[in-house]
Parts: sequence; C-alpha cells; structure tokens
Amino acid sequence: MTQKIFEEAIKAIVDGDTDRATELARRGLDEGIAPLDLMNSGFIPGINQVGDLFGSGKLFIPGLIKSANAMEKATAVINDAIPREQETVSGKIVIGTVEGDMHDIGKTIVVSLMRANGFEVLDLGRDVPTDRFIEAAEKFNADIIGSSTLLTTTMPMQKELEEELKKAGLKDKYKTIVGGAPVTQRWADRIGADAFAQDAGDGVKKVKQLLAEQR
Ligand code: B12
Repeated sequence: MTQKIFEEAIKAIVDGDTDRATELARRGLDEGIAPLDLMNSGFIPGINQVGDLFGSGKLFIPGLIKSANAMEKATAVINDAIPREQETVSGKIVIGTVEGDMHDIGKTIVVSLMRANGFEVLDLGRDVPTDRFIEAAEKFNADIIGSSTLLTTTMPMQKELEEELKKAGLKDKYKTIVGGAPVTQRWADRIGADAFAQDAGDGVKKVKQLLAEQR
C-alpha cells in the first residue's frame, strides 16, 4: 500500500497533476506514512524525474512549471504535518535561497524540519541578496546562516556570503551551512562554509553539531 502511494505520488508530480498530488499527500499521511518518508520516497523522486526529463530535453518550461506547482502544494500539506518538538531548543537560524535563484521547495522543507526540531528560524525566502542575509542575521541575533542554491550559476553567491562575512569581521560570529542539489561537501570546503547538508534531516544533524561546537 505504502509503495503504491509512493509510485502514485511520483506519477502525479511527473504529470504535473496538482489535485492528485495534494490528494495523495493527504492520503499518505492519513494512512500513517511519516511525513519525511512520504517526501523522500514519493514526492522528491518525482520532482527529480521531472528535473531529469527537463535536463534531457524531454520536458519543457510549461511542464516544469506545472510539476513544480504540484510539488509546492503537496510539500505544503506534508510540511504542515511534520510533528513538532514541544520544547524550543536554543538555536537561531536565518535561511534563504541566494540571489538570482527562485528555487525554494527544498529550502522550505529544511525550514519546516528545523522548526519542527525546536529551532527558531527566520525564513528570508528566495532571491535573497548577500547583504540581506547578513543584515537579517544581525537583527535576528542568529547563530547560523543557511543558504540554498539550485543553479550552478548562483553557487558563487554562497562564496560571496563567506567573503562578505569575513570583510565585515563577522565570520567567527556566525556558523554557515550550505545546501541545494548542486552543492557538495567539496564546495563547502572550498568556499569556507562551516557545514554542508545533503537533505533536511542531515541539515538538522549538522546544525546541532555546529551549535555544540559554538558553545
Ligand atoms: C522545481 C524546479 C523548478 C521550479 C522551482 C519552483 C520552486 N518554487 O522552487 C521552477 C519552474 C520555478 C524552476 C525554474 C528554473 N529552473 Co529549475 N528545477 C526544478 C527541479 C525540477 C526540482 C527542484 C526541487 O524542488 N527539488 C526538490 C527539493 C526537495 O530538493 P532540493 O532543492 O535539492 O533540496 C533538498 C537538498 O538539496 C537540501 N537543501 C536544499 N537547500 C538547502 C539549504 C540548506 C541550508 C540545507 C541545510 C539543505 C538544503 O535539503 C532539501 C530537502 O531534502 C530541478 C531539478 C532537480 N533535480 O534539482 C530543476 C533545476 C534546478 N532547474 C534548472 C533550470 C535550468 C531552471 C531555469 C533556469 C529554467 C528556465 N530556463 O527558466 C529556471 C531558473 C529560475 C531561477 N532564476 O531560479 C536546472 C538547473 C541546471 C543548473 N546546472 O544550474 C535543473 C537542475 C533542471 C535540469 N536538470 O536542467 N525550476
């Protein structure tokens, strides 16, 4: 049954069928599938297939947009269902998608899971200029700055953030974590980010490690 829902979720996303995708998200949750399992085994493989189809020229922009809409709606249903820790843990995180990049589905999942784990999160949205990350971190009194990028052309903005933090003498004040499909540990090391996470669950783990190091 669970496997069938995963397969149907993949198909709904590939077909760009928003009604079906949201219905399957609700049905999966009603049947007791854990929100992150539903995401990781159903909807994310679906949108990854869409990416591959688009990348290989078998799907075009209108199809990509339809699938993205279906994914956004299903993600919203699933994000709302992530169980929340009753206690707030100390740790403040500012997160956004870098300037020039409109992809925010993955970043939004990360935000939901961080909040569900009791962190205070300021979500700056997408297309966020470097100086805004820094201003927001200062105002919010953040411990960690997280940035997301899905485009290889906007990856340099994560490097810019490290450089601007250094210039402003703030590199030791904030830990940084980077993520997004093209981002790797190697990239994080190269630009001097403090951590890399491959998915939302890994992000929570790395944030906990960074906070432990900071104290
Ligand atoms: C959906 C989508 C879109 C949607 C985005 C909608 C939205 N609201 O986000 C729309 C239709 C708007 C779009 C537009 C474009 N897209 Co697009 N898109 C995708 C697609 C298919 C899926 C992305 C996604 O949501 N994945 C699912 C999420 C859950 O995964 P994720 O983002 O990787 O996030 C996870 C982890 O990476 C990690 N993570 C992510 N961020 C962070 C941050 C932190 C701090 C941490 C700890 C962890 C973390 O945790 C997340 C959860 O597990 C990808 C293909 C792909 N497989 O990535 C292409 C893709 C990224 N797009 C691509 C392109 C080319 C474009 C366009 C340029 C197309 C065009 N010609 O207009 C535009 C660019 C617009 C812009 N300026 O940003 C290319 C990029 C190629 C490249 N090398 O740069 C890709 C790879 C498709 C392809 N195969 O060619 N796109």
